[in-house]
Amino acid sequence: MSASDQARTLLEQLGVDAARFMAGDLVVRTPITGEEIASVARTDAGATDAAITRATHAFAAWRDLPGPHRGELVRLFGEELRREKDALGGLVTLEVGKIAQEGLGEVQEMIDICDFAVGLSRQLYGRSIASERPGHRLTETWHPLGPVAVISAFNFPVAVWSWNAALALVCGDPVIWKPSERTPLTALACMSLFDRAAERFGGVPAGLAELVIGGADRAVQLADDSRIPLVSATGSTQMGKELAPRIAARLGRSLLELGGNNAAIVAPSADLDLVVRGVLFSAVGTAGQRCTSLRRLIVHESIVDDVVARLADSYGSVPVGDPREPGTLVGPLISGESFERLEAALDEARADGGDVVAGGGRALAHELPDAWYAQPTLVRMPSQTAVVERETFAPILYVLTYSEPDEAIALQNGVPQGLASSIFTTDLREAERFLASAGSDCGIANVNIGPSGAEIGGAFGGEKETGGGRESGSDAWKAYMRRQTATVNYTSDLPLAQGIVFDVP
Ligand code: UN1
Repeated sequence: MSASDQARTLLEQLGVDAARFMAGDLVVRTPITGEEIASVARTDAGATDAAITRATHAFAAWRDLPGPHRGELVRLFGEELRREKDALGGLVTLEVGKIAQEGLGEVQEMIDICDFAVGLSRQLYGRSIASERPGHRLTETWHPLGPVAVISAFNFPVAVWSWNAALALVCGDPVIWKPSERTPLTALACMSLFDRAAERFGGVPAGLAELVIGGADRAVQLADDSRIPLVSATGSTQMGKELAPRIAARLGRSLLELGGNNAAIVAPSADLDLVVRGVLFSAVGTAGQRCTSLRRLIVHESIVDDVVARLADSYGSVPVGDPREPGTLVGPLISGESFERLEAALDEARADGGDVVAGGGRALAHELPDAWYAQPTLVRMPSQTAVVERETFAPILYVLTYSEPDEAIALQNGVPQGLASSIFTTDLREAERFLASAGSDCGIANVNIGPSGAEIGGAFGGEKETGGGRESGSDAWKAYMRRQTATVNYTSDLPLAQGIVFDVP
């Protein structure tokens, strides 16, 4: 079956009307072969404005529904996802080039956040606070916030939207989604599954879940519109730096998930079998295109030669190829530009004295000239130069060496990004030091696993140029709500706070 037939079969199974993916102005190609698989209509400025208006109206109705009822819609959506997990996972593989396991894993991540959000819908807890005034009750309540814009990246085309959407919906907020221009098909499929859930739920207000297909101009439009109190944006640091000041200029809220430059420290006591497996999954999985991908390995000088030798060995035998084939572990990069960035980074690394010990080239160029497969690449670097401080969205792992534990932590923290980090050690003191306040400065810090592959229960996000936002689990839901402090006086006296006397004569 050709890739476009496969896309059509999956989209039909997922309930997407053929008119939505047959005759648009935005051409969709699969990175697996480079073939055109569909074309989708872009949303223009006027239609985007209309979507925001609908979402605003939907908010007025949706916020009045009790939280647990809102949770029921998310529960139904989770059921639709369970039913179509294979089809949606297959479409993720086709549109983004993730291996089948990771396509399915991404849909599982959506199911997990739906389950989490359903429970949350009964736990939007406020507080009761001890008032300093007699006969007064002081409380804190969380109210729905308003329409939330979600701007998502190609690499997690559906999961990141769902982290935001599942929480926003139970919190009482409509969602306006602008996916990456490279991934409109999986977005259309999600909307279709959402519509199925909405139909079963009945009475869902029009505009509760909107889709805007377009590029940076649409993102800017959403960032600038003051009817949208929260813009949640995932993508490059550069994108965040462009959007955040616009949102701030209207005093809107932003939730940013930007670049990562994630490291693993390998201490002398580390279990090296675990290191090799952990590094492989984090560094070459998803072809190095996760924001949590492992990009820097900081290895103690006493074991670095051994670690590099073992990794170089494994790198050479990782199956690179068609992500639909069972057994493949590394699929294609999303585009030729991604491959060019990989090559430019390697040129720079070599000029800085780096030694490419595994990979470094293109794979399958002859068989698939229109697709961009990269060999997983391992580069030994003399120091943390400018290229190592940058995020290159490709399977390049830079190896650095340290001698003292403080030096390892300084290297780990010595980059502009602060998303995910990890240490491999069996020394309790080293592990605890890494997790302490003077240890890793990242939003995610792991011990004896790599930096990627977080589960949804924790808050996901990072510091510095990663943008500071937290999505998904823990109390990330609070970003999607408005906090209200209420003081109720149930007496006929009027004692004032701070003991102020204000007696009107
Ligand atoms: C991303 O790459 O944008 O922790 C998200 C992980 C995944 C999510 C990555 N659960 O690697």
